[in-house]
Amino acid sequence: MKFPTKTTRGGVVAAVAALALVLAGCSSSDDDTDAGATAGGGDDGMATEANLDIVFLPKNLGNAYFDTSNAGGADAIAEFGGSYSEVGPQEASPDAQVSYINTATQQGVGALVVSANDPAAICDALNEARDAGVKVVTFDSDTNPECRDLFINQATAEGIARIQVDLIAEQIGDAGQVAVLSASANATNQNAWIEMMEEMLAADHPDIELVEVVYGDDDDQTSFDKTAALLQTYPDLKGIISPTTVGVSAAARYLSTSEYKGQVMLTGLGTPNQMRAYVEDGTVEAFALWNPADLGYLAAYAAKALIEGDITGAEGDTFEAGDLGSYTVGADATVLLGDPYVFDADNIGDFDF
Ligand code: RAM
Repeated sequence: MKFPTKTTRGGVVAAVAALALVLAGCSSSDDDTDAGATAGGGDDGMATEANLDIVFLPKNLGNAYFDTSNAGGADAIAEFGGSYSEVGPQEASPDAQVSYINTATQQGVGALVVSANDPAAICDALNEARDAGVKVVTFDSDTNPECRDLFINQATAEGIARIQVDLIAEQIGDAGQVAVLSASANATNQNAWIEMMEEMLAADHPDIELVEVVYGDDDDQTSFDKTAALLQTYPDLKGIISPTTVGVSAAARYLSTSEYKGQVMLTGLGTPNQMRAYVEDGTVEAFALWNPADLGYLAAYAAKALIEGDITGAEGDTFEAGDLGSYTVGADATVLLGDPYVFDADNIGDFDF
């Protein structure tokens, strides 16, 4: 029950996200950015000395998950009087983020907050940014640890894998063929979760057969088409796990008007707003996620703490993250947000993001 009660933020996600979106919109205006910096300057002039110019770089633009996480980041940055901006590619391909990293380096921003499409492809660009004095925080999907200062992890890979395995096993009666519809083939986060799900299925669910992992590239149409192809290829398919908000909502849309609705079970990681209709019409029983707004909010405060020299990313470093309270850096310069949370017909009405 940590998700809705960890902070008041979980209960007022709609209001916070809406506010953050407004603030994000405002941050493109110099006047408003200056006003924010002046207000933040009440903190002993810190905002004028430290470079709190923080750039969020999602896997791709147009993904509702990142709209929410980055709105959380904008919310935090407005609170501490920094300047928020977001840049990113249209497609979640391995090196599509490199040019945005290089531009941020040239602009001399204070920090980059990045969800990586590939563990290695952006490493050199990130290290050039760090050499130039930019703090690099990954969130959601990590690069290799030597290419960033800190990784803000939404939940442990074990926890994220376990919840999806438990959900699909329960929904298909612990037996039969399942497939995975993932994001892009190189995504660090999805690949870590899938590897763990494979191990858990093999160890604990001998009657479930994982027949294939396919990739929808975090693109709605590709994910929709890959769902159709899976159902054609595997007529006995009992379930689909889609550990991506883009994939699971596209798969739900396909299933909802197909003959497979209610026959082939679907779970994974989704946003309540994208999945609500499919829970209500019986296509989907339950799925999981964390609070993306809190993730972006925490990443922004971590970037601030790095910029201001409060932390270096060493294990045991602690920092304050506004409404979320105090966090401690763990092994491998990783900070953990919390636990994943399950959404179903009973609770989905409580969430708006
Ligand atoms: C998609 C992205 C993101 C992932 C979520 C669950 O939005 O792939 O990286 O964390 O799904």
